[in-house]
Amino acid sequence: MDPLSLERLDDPLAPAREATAEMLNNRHPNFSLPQPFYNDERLFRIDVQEIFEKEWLFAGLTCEIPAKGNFMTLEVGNNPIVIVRGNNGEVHAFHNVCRHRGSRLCVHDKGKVAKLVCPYHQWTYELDGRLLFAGTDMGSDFDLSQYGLKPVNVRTGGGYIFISLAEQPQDIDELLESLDHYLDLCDMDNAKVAAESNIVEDANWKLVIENNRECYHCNGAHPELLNSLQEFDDSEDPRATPAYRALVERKQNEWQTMGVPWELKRIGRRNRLTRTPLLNGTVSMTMDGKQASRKLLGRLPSPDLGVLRILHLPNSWNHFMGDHAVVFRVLPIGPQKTLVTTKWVVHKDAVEGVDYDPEQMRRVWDATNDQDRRLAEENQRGINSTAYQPGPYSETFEFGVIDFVKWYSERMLDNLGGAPRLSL
Ligand code: 3BY
Ligand code: FES
Ligand code: FE
Repeated sequence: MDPLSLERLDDPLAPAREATAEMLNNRHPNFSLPQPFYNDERLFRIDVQEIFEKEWLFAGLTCEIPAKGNFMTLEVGNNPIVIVRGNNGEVHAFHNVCRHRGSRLCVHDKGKVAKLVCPYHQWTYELDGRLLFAGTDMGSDFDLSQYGLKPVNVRTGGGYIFISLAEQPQDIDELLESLDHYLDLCDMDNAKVAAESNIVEDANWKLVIENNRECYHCNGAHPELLNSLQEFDDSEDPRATPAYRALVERKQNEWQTMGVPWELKRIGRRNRLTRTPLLNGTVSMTMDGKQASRKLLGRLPSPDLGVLRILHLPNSWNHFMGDHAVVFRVLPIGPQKTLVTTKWVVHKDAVEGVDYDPEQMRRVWDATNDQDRRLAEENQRGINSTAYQPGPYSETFEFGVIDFVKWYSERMLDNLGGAPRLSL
């Protein structure tokens, strides 16, 4: 049997991989994707293997693991991951899988430990992943050094933690440098999470991202958010009116004088960073547009800084205002199930009940998230119909969606091509 057909036997997904590449190569660039991309089990597994197990993912914030022994866990497809602060302040990421018989090691979302101890038979690992102790019964020639935790690539910038499960991840330096630059004054190492929400949406992860990449739906869906958000995506938005452009120019001059970064920066299609004005007279994404925390983030000089928007494909978008930030993370659970995590972040010295009320701070995005959840779920239900066929995106209103789907298609085709098990 030639190696090609052996590969096919070994990999039950091989025909689906070929079909995926073919559909992407033949897709209409400005149309939504064919149905299987949104609801097929095999396509979902390919998404996890080729996107979520290969691309850099936003995992969490450095301020969530402030001291040595602080850890957080997450799941990338079927891969439990633990991120832990080491003895010298360094950030480690590991597969959260014991090297004894494979039990999940850390079972809590967050916590603090002196060592990583497996709950099953108490194999004990140093915070840097070395196996320190494996009971007394492993035999005299047992070599602890062969059973350290498996590392996961991890990089940090501007207080953001990114992980990649790839053997050879792509370069991410430009993003990390940009985050250091744009978030310098936010001092995210000295921030804290004031509130968190975790929503499981009955929709494919791409529908969650597509929905986020346009504000075509904002007028009809988001009354609370539109108390402060301008529906223009950035200063290059094709819909921008002369009045909006004038406001942008006036605000950019103010930000320039204050030394606050505002430039529009793109890194390929994967990342975009830009500061845009909020509605005139508002400074924060709250019900009344006023600041939600009396204490500003980091060393920011003013509450009135519009909103710094940071996009990281495939799984994060972010809004930084003068007083607080809202950070979003998307993780796929199943073909039609997605975890959306939202964190509201304030200065670490801001005092709950004195400087901010978390209930008041989270109101706008709790409402917005719920509205977006419904939209994504209804989109999913319609797409599941035999009547669904890819439909056209508007170039003026949905350019962000076009960009996302282009990024996805390019990365998918590239990663499929590089995968050893592919028989294209
Ligand atoms: O700013 C956001 O997070 C996006 C833009 C449009 C819809 N959504 C609220
Ligand atoms: Fe972890 Fe046995 S599986 S100690
Ligand atoms: Fe929305």
